[in-house]
Amino acid sequence: MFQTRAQQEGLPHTLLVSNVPGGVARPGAELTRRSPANRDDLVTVAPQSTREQVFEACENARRAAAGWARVPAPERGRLLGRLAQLLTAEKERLARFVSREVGKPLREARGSVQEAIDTAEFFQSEGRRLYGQTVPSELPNKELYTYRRPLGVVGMITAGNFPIAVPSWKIVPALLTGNVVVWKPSDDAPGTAALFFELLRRAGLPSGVVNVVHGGGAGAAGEFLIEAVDAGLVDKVSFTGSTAVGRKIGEVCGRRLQVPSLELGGKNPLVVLADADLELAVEGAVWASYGTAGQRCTSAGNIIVDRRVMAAFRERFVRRATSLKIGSPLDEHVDYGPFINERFLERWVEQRAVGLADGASLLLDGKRIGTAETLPGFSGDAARGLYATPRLFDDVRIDMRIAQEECFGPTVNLIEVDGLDEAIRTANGTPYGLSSAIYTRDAHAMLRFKEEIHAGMTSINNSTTGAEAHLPFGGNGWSGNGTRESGIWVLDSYTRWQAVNVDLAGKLQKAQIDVVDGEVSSGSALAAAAAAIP
Ligand code: UN1
Repeated sequence: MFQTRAQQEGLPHTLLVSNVPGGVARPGAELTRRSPANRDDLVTVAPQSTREQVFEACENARRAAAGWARVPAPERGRLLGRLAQLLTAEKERLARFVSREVGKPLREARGSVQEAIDTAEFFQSEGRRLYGQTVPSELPNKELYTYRRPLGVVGMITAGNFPIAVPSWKIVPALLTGNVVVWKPSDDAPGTAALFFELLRRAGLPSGVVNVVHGGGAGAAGEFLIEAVDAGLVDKVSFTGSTAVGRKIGEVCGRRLQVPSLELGGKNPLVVLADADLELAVEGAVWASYGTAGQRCTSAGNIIVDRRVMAAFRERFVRRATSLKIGSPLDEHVDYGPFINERFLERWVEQRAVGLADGASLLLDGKRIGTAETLPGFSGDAARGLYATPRLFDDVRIDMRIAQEECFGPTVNLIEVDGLDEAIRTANGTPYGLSSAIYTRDAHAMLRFKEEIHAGMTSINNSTTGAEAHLPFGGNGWSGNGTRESGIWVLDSYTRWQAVNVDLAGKLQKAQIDVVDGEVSSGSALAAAAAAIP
């Protein structure tokens, strides 16, 4: 039940996914996914899961929960090791599929599959740690221990821009710590999710431990999964997506006294000080802004440059940005590929007018690549793909809408400042706090930036993007609720501490209470020990 079948049936090259008991999606309730590099290329057909099916998936998970939690952690880890091996064996096939389904350039797609491999390998060995503590007791003949306990059914909702890496950040540690999962992948990547699920199954995952449901937007599977929180069917939610949706999820979970993991938007600042290595700063800023066509939550939103080097930086940045190679994600040499979906493209198109109305000027007038113009080096299908050239706003102030609002797409703002104080103030001038970067050679400036920036992640002389798989990932303010993914830190998101005391005294020992004659309690043990000394 709720297993995913990948088939090559009828529609050539189209992955048919099923998560419906009995195996067939109801007619008319299908989710189709076309490649953003070629809208004629039907990549995946998946079922739109109904409310009943989502609830059934939660109940299915619940039935598997006790059995999975009893599997020893090193065994759960071993399964993740097998997952890492399968991902490694299938890396190229998966990367090509990711490229086709969400338009990620092949090199990046390979890197993001590698991130899932790294995550699975990390947590394989965590299965042999998953440490609790022994804690000294205040009382004699008494032992104290702590254990990490699983939460139960974890509902996961993930985005389409990292369709394997980010789900693995959630699924892998949740499984290692003994939880069961209902996963609603992005409707931009239902096929990638199906392939990933298939590998989990091949790694030996028992039936019901991970359940995949599909759907997109309002009135669909993601909403039903949040309704399942209210219905008492889900114990924890882990979400990567927009701040607006994250807020709603947080409200629902709060009503149930649950702490969701929320990885939300960003408007990430990248600061360039007057003493920076400009060549390095330009390279990092261009990659942070336009890599993945700007569709990372960690993409740079505001480039904050000291006025002393603004002219030189601007000139080099424009030169570098105009030489970027745009095109087919399957082309090994492209710097970036298409938008992931029409919705992102439309918002990015609208952002142009917003910026101009704010009073910003356009240094690079990013436009959708149509069929009419020919762009040097462009290797995509302009008529069928969602491609655009880079946009660069100049004369931006931090209080402008374009400097405050996240926009997924190849667009970035130049903001001029005078010195470190104003740079830090400006970098902290949005409600977000995900990633941040500073380019400088001055150790004191590095130190101040690290200490004063309101961001969960900070790069010194590196891009805002490119988190490593074993460092805590997450943001502050509108970028999240303080939970972190990856590394050992994510364990706190999927476990709860249990404190256990074992009393071997054979009589009631009272902690935290004043001593009455003859009674043993905390504090009296020292007196007893002293009395025993001859
Ligand atoms: C995201 O965009 O949701 O640090 C995650 C990075 C990536 C993760 C981004 N590894 O850019």
